[in-house]
Amino acid sequence: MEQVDKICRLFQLKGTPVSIEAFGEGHINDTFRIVTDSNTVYVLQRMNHGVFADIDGLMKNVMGVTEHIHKKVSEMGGDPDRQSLTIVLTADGKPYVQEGNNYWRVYLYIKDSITLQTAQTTKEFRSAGLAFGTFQKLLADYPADELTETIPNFHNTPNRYENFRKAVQADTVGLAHTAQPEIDFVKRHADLCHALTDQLAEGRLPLRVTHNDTKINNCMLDSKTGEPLVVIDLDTVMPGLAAYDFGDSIRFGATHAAEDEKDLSKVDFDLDLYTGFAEGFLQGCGADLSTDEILSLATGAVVMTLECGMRFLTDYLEGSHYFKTAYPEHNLIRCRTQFRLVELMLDNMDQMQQIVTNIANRL
Ligand code: GN1
Ligand code: MG
Repeated sequence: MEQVDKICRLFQLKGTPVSIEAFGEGHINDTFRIVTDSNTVYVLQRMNHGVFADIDGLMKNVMGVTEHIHKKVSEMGGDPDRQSLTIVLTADGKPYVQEGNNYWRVYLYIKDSITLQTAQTTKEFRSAGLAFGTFQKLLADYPADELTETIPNFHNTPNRYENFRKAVQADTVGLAHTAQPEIDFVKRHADLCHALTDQLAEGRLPLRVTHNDTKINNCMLDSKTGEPLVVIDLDTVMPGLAAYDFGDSIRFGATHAAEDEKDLSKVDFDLDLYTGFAEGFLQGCGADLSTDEILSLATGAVVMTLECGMRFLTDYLEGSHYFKTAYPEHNLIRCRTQFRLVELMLDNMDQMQQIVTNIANRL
């Protein structure tokens, strides 16, 4: 924490830090909550330079997107201090600092806000849907060609499959024999990896500016009303498909099980939660989506879930160098929950399609 305290002093904080705590549940960056003696609360993050090669490009994206949202919220008569992020600059006016191989940034913590690790109620998940749908709508006119691709091929699922195949073949840490059923599962579902990218290549689905990491814990809600405030974790904002954002939220949130639940009998897929999220998301951006895009959303859920499971499995086979893990089989456990969800989603695909179609027809 001493190092963190030293880093804090490089930013234009109001007051001197009196409390520094590890914060949040992200798998990539390290996050701290800082309170100063002027009772101002900040969020300090160490960005993972192993994952994000171009930190400068990344921070340009974050600044650009944040400014755009701030402006739009003001124009719409909203409260930009609570509905957009505020980046705190360094003493010399920069959006981040580099200390050795570590890169740090600071945000103002939004007062009276919460993030959820799971949605307990349909209402909560509807709020998350509205937050992510609105995010997409607010960025509909953002100049996509100004965005740096912070992680190339991020949701290129066929490319993720190739990486998985190579990891199985190389078996560098000798763990492939411990994951044979999971490896077989991915191979059986290889065709599914193309479901979105083929439609993109055929020009049936348009690229938009998307968030690409829409876990429910990446949106802040008002702690009193539960209403959506702002979407956070903007590191992967890049051109993408509406189905990526819809799909990744459903993957993480339309179940009562944690992403790393060990007891697969507890992994459910809840169509009420799914419906709630879809209502919120489409209320936010549905009017802008084409019929093909509406139809791609349910597909997005299953493809994003398969992709994420495949990424956990690949990381496990490569010695767990990418995602933070708490124990050696953590990524294997995570991939199992994802694959169980894929099965449940495939069983419910017709209903999932019908639900989004019905909601879209009512818009
Ligand atoms: C990572 O950083 P976090 O925890 O919000 C990952 C996502 C995965 C997610 C799985 C940059 O997100 O792509 O879906 O873990 N982010 C990156 O929980 O790889
Ligand atoms: Mg993230």
